[in-house]
Amino acid sequence: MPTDKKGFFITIEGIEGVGKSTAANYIQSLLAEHSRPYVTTREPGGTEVAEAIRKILLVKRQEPVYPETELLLFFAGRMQHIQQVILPALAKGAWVICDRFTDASYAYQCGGRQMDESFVRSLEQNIQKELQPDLTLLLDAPHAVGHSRIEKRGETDRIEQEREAFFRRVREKYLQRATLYAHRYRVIDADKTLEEVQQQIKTALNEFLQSHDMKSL
Ligand code: T5A
Repeated sequence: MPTDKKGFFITIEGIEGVGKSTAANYIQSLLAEHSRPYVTTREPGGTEVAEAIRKILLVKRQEPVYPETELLLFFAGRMQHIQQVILPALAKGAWVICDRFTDASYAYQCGGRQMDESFVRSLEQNIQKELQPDLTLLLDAPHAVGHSRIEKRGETDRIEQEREAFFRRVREKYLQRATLYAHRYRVIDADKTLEEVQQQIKTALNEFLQSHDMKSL
């Protein structure tokens, strides 16, 4: 971890529509209730430049977008986001609640698009240096669950229009990473009522705080 880091870096991951933004709002309300300083943010996005890159990434186009182009754009936005938002907030002692981070690049670009992990790893090392999430909440549910929750919105973005097999590979990659990095991952069963999901999140956060000798939320 960077030496001037004082806050906690919490990331929320999972496939489309499993409830990541809803979870981020819930964590934000818990932190506010307990007067803990926090910043909520998201990827792709989080700064003016990174939000512009988000638009490039998610708009549907005629021209094919190569996996390498996609990956480089995610990391270009991530560089801006880390320098402009994440590191300054952590240095001030705030919690950073981030809706998706680099685990999404492994899950979508390596799992979904079947790219070689070494490409992602080299970008991760060069862009993030020693920055890693302290806690990653993986909201896990079958594709059909998230899909049914978001289909009411109507419009899909460039990545959401991928087929079910793509999201099956993304989910598998997330679950593999949850096993590989068990020290920072907590898997939340997202195929439950909102209240049950929130209870699991609260338990995971309190276990994390306990392991750091801090008061519960
Ligand atoms: N991507 C991203 C990459 O490929 N590589 C990368 O490195 C990164 C960072 C980003 C896209 O970019 C890709 C992944 C994505 O394809 P996005 O819009 O940020 O796109 O991500 P999405 O997953 O598409 O976000 P969504 O808003 O669609 O899904 P959420 O945030 O998981 O779901 P949320 O919270 O908005 O909830 C969806 C609906 O379900 C309800 C909510 O009220 C809402 O209506 N809901 C529940 N309903 C019943 N029971 C529950 N437990 C519920 N929880 C929420």
